[in-house]
Amino acid sequence: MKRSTAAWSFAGVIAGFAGLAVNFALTELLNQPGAVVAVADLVRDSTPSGIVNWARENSGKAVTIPVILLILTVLFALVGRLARTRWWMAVAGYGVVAVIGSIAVLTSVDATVARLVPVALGYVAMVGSMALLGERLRRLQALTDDQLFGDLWRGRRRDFLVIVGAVAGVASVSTIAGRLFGQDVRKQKEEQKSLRLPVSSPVVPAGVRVDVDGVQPWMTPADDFYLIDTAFSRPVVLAEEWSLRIHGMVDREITLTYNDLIAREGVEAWITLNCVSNEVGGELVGNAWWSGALLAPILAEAGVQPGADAVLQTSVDGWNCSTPLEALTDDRGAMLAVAMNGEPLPRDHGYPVRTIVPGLYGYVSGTKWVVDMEVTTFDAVDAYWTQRGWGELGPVKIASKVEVPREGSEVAAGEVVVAGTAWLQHTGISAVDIQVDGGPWTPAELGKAANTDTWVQWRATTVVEPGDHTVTVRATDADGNVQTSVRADVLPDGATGWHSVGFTAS
Ligand SMILES: Nc1nc2c(c(=O)[nH]1)N[C@H]1C(S)=C(S)[C@@H](COP(=O)(O)O)O[C@H]1N2
Ligand SMILES: [Mo]
Repeated sequence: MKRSTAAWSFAGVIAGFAGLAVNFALTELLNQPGAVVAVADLVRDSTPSGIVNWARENSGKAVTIPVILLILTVLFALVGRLARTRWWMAVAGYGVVAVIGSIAVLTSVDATVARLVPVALGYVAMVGSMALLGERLRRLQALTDDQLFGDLWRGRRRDFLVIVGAVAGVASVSTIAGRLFGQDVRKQKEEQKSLRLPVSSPVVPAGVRVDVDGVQPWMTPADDFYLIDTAFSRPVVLAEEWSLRIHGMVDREITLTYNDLIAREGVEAWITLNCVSNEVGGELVGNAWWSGALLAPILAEAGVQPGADAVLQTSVDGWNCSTPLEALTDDRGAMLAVAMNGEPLPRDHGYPVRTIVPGLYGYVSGTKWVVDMEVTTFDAVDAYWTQRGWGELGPVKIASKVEVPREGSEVAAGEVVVAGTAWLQHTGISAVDIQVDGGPWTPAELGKAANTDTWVQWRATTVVEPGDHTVTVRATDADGNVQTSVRADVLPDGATGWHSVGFTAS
């Protein structure tokens, strides 16, 4: 008896996942959000901001879908078990899952009723698979004790397992097919390859590097560039289908296509981008050669009306941020970027077009997959992270980091090289000092600054006795302001405090 309930639960799980696989395959092929991802989006956007901020972007993101799948597994097992005595429980149980999926899909960005079709077919696959499996199980259970040890039992068990295999096989094949052929991914790769963008390859300026092993590369390769966004499944947007609408408090609404954008006069610049969630000494910062079109002349063509002070930028997946209008119209070079390090933007970094604004954290400015800009006022709007307690304006804060020696490393006593990076985009860094074991501050040597919008590398040498040591760094900005030692959390508007590294000399 026990074994048979386990078999029913197992059948319930197999049937449930078959339905999820069918939904996944169809939505990938149609380039729509899948039901599981839609549920994850719904969970993310309806979770209280305290929890979202605690789970901070990526770490919260990493567990959401596994947890949803785990809950579904338990639910499917229960449905299977209940269906043993009451067949309608399969219809009702999977029905509940389908209703939740439908609600999630209908509340996703650009939802249409047609999006219910993959949910409905997934549901049909669940109930249908469960019916098939249930029928076989029922036959197995009808066997008498004698038959249970005979050929009949073996035959029927094999029947059941064949159906399990078939259902699981169909589920796996659809999942793989969805991955391979779906989501316009292939089309996008081909498009990226065939684009001939009027952009130049990056040439790292002379003198910016301090040439110390272990300091991160001055130009961050796109593959190593940190990734932060709220998307559970990053949007796949084709350049040929992309457009950006600029509207709101403007005299003339503008819609730009990709070709319009690259036909404009180009701009290229080294710009360091960082995340407000970057802890002291953290990794959420990178420096790249960005190419695109300046935003200021585009906004001027639209004719910004008096009284506006913000631009609400929205991405294709519905994320948004409000950027101070001034940062987009002054001479700092805010751009709609189409290329990163001389290549079309990678999908994960916002292909085909994203915004890059020197001097502002990414969460208020660097919209990936940007499709809409509404000129407005801060009073009138409340953007995604602002609603969750993060600062409205988001100017970057000065930061510096020891990268050599590494935390906990062992070095030879005597002369030790210390090196790292420091940044305050749009203002620039004028000096970096280090301090060993709480002693006097001594100046580091700076690599050349390419411009005020990029990080600088620095190096210094110090002499240490054998034993444990701590080295601390602090930077001074181009206006002479020294980086504060006061520690602040990343919430609400960026971390402050000095970075220290402990090492042992022997
Ligand atoms: N569409 C979209 N754009 C976004 C975000 C997002 O969640 N969705 N996150 C922002 C944040 S918080 C940062 S720090 C930068 C990171 O850009 P990257 O992933 O290319 O490094 O993107 C910004 N643009
Ligand atoms: Mo960020």
